[in-house]
Amino acid sequence: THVSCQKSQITPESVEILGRSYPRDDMTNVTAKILSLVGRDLHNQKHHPLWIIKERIKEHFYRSYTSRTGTPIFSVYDNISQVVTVEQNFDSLLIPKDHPSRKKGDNYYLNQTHMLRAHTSAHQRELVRSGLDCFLLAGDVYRRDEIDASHYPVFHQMEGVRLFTNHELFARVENGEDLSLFENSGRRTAQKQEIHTMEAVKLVEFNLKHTLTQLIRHLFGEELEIRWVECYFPFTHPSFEMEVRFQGDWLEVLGCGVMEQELLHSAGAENKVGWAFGLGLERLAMVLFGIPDIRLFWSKDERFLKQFHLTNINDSVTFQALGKYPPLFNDISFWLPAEGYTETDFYDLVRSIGGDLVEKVELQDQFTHPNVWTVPQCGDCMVRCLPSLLLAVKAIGRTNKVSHCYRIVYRHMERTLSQEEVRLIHQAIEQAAEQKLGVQGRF
Ligand code: FA5
Ligand code: MG
Repeated sequence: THVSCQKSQITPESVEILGRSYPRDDMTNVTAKILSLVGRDLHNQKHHPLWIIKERIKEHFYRSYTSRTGTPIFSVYDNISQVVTVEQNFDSLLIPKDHPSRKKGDNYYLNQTHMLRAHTSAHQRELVRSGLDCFLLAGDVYRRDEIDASHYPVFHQMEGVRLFTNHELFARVENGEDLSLFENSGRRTAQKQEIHTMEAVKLVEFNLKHTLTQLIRHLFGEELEIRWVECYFPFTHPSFEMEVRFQGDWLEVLGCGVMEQELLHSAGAENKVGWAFGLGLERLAMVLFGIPDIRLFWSKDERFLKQFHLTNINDSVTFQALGKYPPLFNDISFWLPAEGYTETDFYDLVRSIGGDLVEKVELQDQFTHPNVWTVPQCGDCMVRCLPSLLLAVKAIGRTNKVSHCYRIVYRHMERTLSQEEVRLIHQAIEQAAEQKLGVQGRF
């Protein structure tokens, strides 16, 4: 969370971000507002809805895909820098130099060579090159767009890649040792790349669709209607999009396909075939939790965030619209017991008594009772007074008390609370704090 404290700024000469400086040129179009969002890392904020989705996907892959010894075969990356080279974001994925997706109007460029990644696919080649066969990668991506309920210039994607050797792909096929991944005189058709055999492609495609169908079933249950639509990406062929039924319409949630062999070749994995997918975490979260507006993900409003404080990431939760009713503030102060007090005990106590009426609890102020006493000035008296002075210091040490003052914000989602009902709850909290936490009220 402290990454955002690193100074990002735009000066007349350069763009400074994540501790590095990028000289400006005619491609620079990133704004201060966008830079301020780099480092929020919503997908890494515990209990954030995007974090919950990410964790559920991780858990599903960890459990479902293990090696013979039981260890997960997919490794997960969620902390790779969002500043990438233009080469990573486009060239490494075989995206032609004149492809419309490179437009300055659609991307955030730091300068001619660097940009904020527009998709998590930007990291495919480097991760394959590092020797990985199976991985997931979650991250924030940046695209120039207007802002409304379903568009925000920053959103989050989860990328997945799985590679197969000849043996891995055909091991479970009868007489599989006679099959091969590649052929030399093949042609590119709607079904396959020139170099792949039809049997290799069909198995990879089947594994890809099965993996993603299982994932979506895990997240949404059996009822959700899904369908596959053929589409085009320069870095996969064949390519598909998955759509799900949402509010009477079809909503695209991911793109995927059989990886272009040229990409695998450039990553040093030319003897393997593989699939890749990229899904939108906000889209899934909106469907899963019923979040109506993509801007809410950026909210720092406790009324939004606290709805996702699940004990278990698999607990079900449906978003409740934020109440527009006014809050009531009440403070509570007490002396802490000599030992054994923790702030979280108090927060739990407040929530257990105040329930959903408590929107927020905040430590406002704390102080230690000042140790004020006058030291005798004369040497003579010092000798006589020393024993009693020491006793006094000891006594103060023992009664040296710490006071905390908390502000509790009360708010009901559906109506305006009255002072009177809040007073009753507040008093119950005061009493319970004295009884259960051993504090001494200053009410
Ligand atoms: C891509 O970004 C490809 N990199 C996906 C891919 C990966 C294809 C690997 C093949 C292999 P696309 O631009 O369609 O594709 O975005 C992928 C997903 O991100 C979409 O299906 C959608 O769920 C989500 N997404 C795209 N644009 C937005 C947006 N403006 N707001 C929210 N989610 C979006
Ligand atoms: Mg798409």
